[in-house]
Amino acid sequence: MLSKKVQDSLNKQIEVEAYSSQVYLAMASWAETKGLNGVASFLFTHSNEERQHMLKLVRYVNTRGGTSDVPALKKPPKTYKSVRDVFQQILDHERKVSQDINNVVDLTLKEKDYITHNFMQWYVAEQIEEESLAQTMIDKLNLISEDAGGLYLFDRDLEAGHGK
Ligand code: OFO
Repeated sequence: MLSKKVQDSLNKQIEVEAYSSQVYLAMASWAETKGLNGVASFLFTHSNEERQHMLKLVRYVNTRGGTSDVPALKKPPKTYKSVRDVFQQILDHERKVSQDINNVVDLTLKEKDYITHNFMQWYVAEQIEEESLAQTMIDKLNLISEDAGGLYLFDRDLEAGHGK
């Protein structure tokens, strides 16, 4: 059985993951309208992954005798300055999400809820991957700088699935 505090913090995390899915979706849609099909497809896939992160939490809360809260969806930004701007915003966003997850983990220890603590380890590991992936993309984009040919190849690589 979840304590009220743990349930509330998991419900807050459900909202965070739902918003992440929206953010990636908005970015994917922007990229698609710019002809960046590789970037778009990478981001559409990631948006689906974030939805899975949210669902996993919804199911967990319900399974543990709690009641999950399906949140209203906040509107994400619609336009971005560049592909580099997109990935910088992703990195900033994921760093913030990592902090949110740390807060949930911290609370599970305070509440001596070791089952939820164990469940949350999957999210901890996922955040390491997500931050590092965003950083790798930024590193590649820094190498390319303003080079249009480089951006074309970056996009094509993502389309071929080499970005992961
Ligand atoms: Fe759910 O990992 Fe990103 O936000």
